Amino acid sequence: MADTNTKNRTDTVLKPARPPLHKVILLNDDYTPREFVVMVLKAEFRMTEDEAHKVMITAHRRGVCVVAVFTKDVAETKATRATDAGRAKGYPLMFTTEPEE
Ligand code: TYC
Repeated sequence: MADTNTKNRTDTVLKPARPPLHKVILLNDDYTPREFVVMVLKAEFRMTEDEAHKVMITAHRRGVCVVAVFTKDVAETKATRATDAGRAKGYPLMFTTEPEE
């Protein structure tokens, strides 16, 4: 190691590529209670009451809101779990995913 030549290095050291990220998107509907949406956002996405309320009200007003970004597997798992939490109560609450541009 002591006589390793570190001068005049021309080889390129590549960092591992970052995995592509996917957005989890919350869709508005006319039936799911606001408080239930907030509860699911807090439970599944580890949001505070304030953060969850902002995301819920944005989806309510604009139709959709980006919740967070994750690797593909994590985004899909969280979107499915959150959607299933609504379905278990008979609500049409819907979370989708899409690749981040
Ligand atoms: N629009 C619903 C209501 O008025 C509340 C709601 C907000 C539902 C956001 C879904 O993603 C949503 N009860």
